Amino acid sequence: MRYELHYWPGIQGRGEYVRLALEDAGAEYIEVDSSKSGSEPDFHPSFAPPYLKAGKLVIGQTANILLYLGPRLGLAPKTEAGRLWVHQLQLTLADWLTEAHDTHHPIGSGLYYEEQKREAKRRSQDFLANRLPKFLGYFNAAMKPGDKITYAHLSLFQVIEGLRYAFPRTMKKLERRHGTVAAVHKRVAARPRLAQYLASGRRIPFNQDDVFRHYPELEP
Ligand SMILES: N[C@@H](CCC(=O)N[C@@H](CS)C(=O)NCC(=O)O)C(=O)O
Repeated sequence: MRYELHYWPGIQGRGEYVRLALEDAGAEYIEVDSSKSGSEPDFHPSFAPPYLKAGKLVIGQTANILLYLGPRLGLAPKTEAGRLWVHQLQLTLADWLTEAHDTHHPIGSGLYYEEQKREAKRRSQDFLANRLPKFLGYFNAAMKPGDKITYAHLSLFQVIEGLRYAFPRTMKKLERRHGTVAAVHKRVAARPRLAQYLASGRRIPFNQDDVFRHYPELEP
């Protein structure tokens, strides 16, 4: 199967969660620029990218794409209970990602950061003081260091990478208290195909147009 990943060019964004799974499995895929007119399918259209074309299937919503790919790429448990659990973790990661995004765009994603700086500062304060520790604590307890790696582990790696970029000082402090999360991050980064991908030119660097952004003034 040759997959088509339709997403914005130049950012990791939510497409990266799909890329990590495809790269880890050594799957064959091409990227299609979803901003090009005519790229949007009329069959099962997506509200927003990423979406995946797999043969005749068109699948939108990141967690839904991974629900489909997981078993095919050897990145999901075999049992129904196991698959639902990994999907649950993925949906929680999606919530976390959205809250991280909202630290720099708390009022509207259609507005510039400069138009919502004051609100971004307040939102970031709350995120760093309350929400970030709560999410980290949850994943630290929910995941076990020796678990078989699933797509949700790859996505947790990506969230941690993004948060380290956005809030380096806070993450340095908090990660010390969340050893399991740090261990999962390390295990994922060491997976041979992923390590190769991460060091390659295919991995788009974090940047200020992306979901995770580094504005030093948002971190105390
Ligand atoms: N819940 C969706 C969110 C998709 C989403 O927000 N995509 C962003 C890029 S990462 C986008 O293009 N949004 C445009 C919009 O919401 O109008 C998912 O997880 O895939």
